[in-house]
Amino acid sequence: MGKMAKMFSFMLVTTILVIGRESWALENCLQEQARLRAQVHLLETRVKQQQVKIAQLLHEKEIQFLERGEENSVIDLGGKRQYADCSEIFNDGYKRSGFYKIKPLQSLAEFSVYCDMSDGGGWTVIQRRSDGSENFSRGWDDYENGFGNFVQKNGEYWLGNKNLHLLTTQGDYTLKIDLADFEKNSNYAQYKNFKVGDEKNSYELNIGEYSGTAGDALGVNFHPEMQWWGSHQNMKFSTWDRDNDNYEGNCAEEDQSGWWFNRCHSANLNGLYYPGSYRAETDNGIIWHTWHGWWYSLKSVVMKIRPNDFIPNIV
Ligand SMILES: *[C@@H]1O[C@H](CO)[C@@H](O)[C@H](O)[C@H]1NC(C)=O
Ligand SMILES: [Ca+2]
Repeated sequence: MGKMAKMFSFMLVTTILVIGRESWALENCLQEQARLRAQVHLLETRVKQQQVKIAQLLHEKEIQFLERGEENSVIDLGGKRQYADCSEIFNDGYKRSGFYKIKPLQSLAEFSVYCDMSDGGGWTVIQRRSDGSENFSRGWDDYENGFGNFVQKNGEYWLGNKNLHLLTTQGDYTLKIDLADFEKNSNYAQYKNFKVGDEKNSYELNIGEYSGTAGDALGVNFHPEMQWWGSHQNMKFSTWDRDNDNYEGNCAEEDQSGWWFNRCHSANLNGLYYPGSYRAETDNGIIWHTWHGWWYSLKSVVMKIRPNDFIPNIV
């Protein structure tokens, strides 16, 4: 081999080596870049996961804090979110029964209501009788706006026809009525699609299918004759000063109550509080006729509502 040839082959080998090393370096560089990108992505994902976890922990801590609160005070959720009813509060993780603020979709203002988070949870209590401490012999305005004790756990109240209308027009609600007598027995009646009309319709009552153990005293669908005078289906609301009943007299005045009277009633849950069996000129006690007849006034009543499609929490 000549000198030139030797020189040439040396240069060739060197060139190949250099190019080879450069392409190897380039390859390495690209790999490194991909590796770093993957790492950045992983770290970003971790940061996001941590942020979600922190938010969850804060929420849980808030719930724990609220669960240690006083039994009789209104539970203040700080107004970060508005809730249209108690089922939304329940679904947001607040599982403690008590008074909360809610604001139905078309309501101009929020108001306090007792949320029953037992019995599957998410119940908005619209009426309670427990000890006769509130006067339910009231006129139209009081029944329209609501009255009673919105502070104590067993406080008696009527949430107000206006609020009942606002609540029940924002969706399909189930009404459950829990009843108890003075002999420690309890029964319930439940109605699908409970709706209360607006002011123009005098807060007319609308109820769907009945189920339960106390009997269908609101709909009286089991007895056509009794239905004619005793059913509360499609009845307007009446008070002593606003007679919308089907009776020639004034049911609300005779029975000292406000209710969806017909001619007059087979259920009167806003009646006078008596300790069980009673005698009076009219059947003006707290009546659920299909369970205890007209001459027995019940010990306690809770009327509560929840969306039909709510998925109960089974404990
Ligand atoms: C309940 O309130 C009505 C109307 O304000 C009143 O006439 C009646 O006397 C009250 N009843 C009782 C037991 O206080
Ligand atoms: Ca009348």
